[in-house]
Amino acid sequence: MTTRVRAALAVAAASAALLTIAVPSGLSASQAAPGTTAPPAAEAAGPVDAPQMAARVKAEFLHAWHGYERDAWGHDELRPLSRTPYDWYGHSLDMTPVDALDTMEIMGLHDEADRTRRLIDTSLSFDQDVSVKTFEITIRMLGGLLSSYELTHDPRLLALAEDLGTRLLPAFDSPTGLPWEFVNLHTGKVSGPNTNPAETGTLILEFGTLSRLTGKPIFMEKAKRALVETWRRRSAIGLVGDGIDVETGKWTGTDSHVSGGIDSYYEYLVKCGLLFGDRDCTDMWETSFAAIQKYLADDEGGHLWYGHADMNTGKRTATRWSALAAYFPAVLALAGHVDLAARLQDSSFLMWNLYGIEPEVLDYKTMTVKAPGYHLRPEIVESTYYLYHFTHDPKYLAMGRTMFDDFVQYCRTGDGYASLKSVITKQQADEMPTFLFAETFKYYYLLFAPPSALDFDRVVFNTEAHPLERQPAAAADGHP
Ligand code: DMJ
Repeated sequence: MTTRVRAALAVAAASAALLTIAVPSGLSASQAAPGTTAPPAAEAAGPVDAPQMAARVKAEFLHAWHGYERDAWGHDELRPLSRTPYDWYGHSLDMTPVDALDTMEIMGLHDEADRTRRLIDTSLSFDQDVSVKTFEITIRMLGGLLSSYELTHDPRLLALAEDLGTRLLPAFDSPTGLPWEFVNLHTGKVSGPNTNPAETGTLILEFGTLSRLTGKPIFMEKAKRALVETWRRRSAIGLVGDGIDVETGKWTGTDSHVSGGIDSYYEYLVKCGLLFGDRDCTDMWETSFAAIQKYLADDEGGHLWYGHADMNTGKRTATRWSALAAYFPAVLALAGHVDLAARLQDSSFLMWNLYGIEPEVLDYKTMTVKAPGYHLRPEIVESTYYLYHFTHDPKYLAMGRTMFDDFVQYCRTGDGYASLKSVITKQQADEMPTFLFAETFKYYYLLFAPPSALDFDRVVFNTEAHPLERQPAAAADGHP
């Protein structure tokens, strides 16, 4: 066990003691004893110079962006080790540029943003004979175009968004109203009946915003029906599974959790209440939250985690926590449960510190790694930003600094940033996902930048970190 983990455990145990929670099992009392002199390494490094950190984040964003410009300009992604371009569907949809554009606007990188907008304006066409993933194209492309439109008022971005939204609409033509996993952008042909709540329930922020901006209600109607149809199929104890068939509406996977495959369904229940002031969404979240607390919340050795359970019986099926699940503190905080969020964030940070950067999946009971990769994911940074916003506790700045230092140390390459095949060996992988620009760098930047960089209360971030403007009535509403 590293010094950093011991230190983090000590502090977590100290706060657990305040909450009268037991010392972690599997750890000696001295490792976890409250009041130990060792502060967490994150804070031991001294107060954080936030403006200097914001400048570092911006410089690292530019390092990666210039690598993309040099070796993959106009393509979906850069492969950062081989320095070659990669297109998801064999033909570019400008995915990195669209996902990255609002981050540049927020960082004030106007030259880069203008070049990128020119590229999108002149080269992006959705009239392509390719079957795209409804969920991924919605959160990255539709979300990116809409937020960049709201930031720049470039009408071409809204026109592209409307064209894309219209081409995605056939996805909702299933017997249940749940969207097919794939839709062909040229023919409208759909495929992929087996999907999951994250994919059926993570569309309403983007489609609802498109309705608001175009005055065409159809987009909102389809996405809301998909969300409600997902929620309606919850089990008698209030949980959803992780696989569903859009033709029959039957569950094909009954494992319940808050991680990948379900994650952003819960996120959108909360956020749709905030973005649109939609009471149905808020009610759906509140019934879901009660079931999550009852069956998924887990107190393992004094630390709060959320495990897996069977959706029908509530029986624990796994004690796994993941990099993807690390968004959940942000959602809890946004829904008003800041204390739970803070405890859960400490657990995620414990996972990060095990190997100096977070693994994809951890068994929190045995504290062993179940999937060793690190895919440049943003979720833990997102939660750090939210918690700092809600608490102003400088511990979150220190946490962010530790994570950013580790991220630069292990993932930086000559041309950009690379995922890790293993957080244990730190071997890099030839992969630089678009959400590095949309989310990871954006959340690091917003954590350290002055609040004026983006008015948190005026927007709701989609699950790809694209800020969408709250309607005035919804903005006044506060928590759902
Ligand atoms: C992103 O595409 C989105 O945040 C999505 O909701 C989950 N996974 C990735 C980032 O890890």
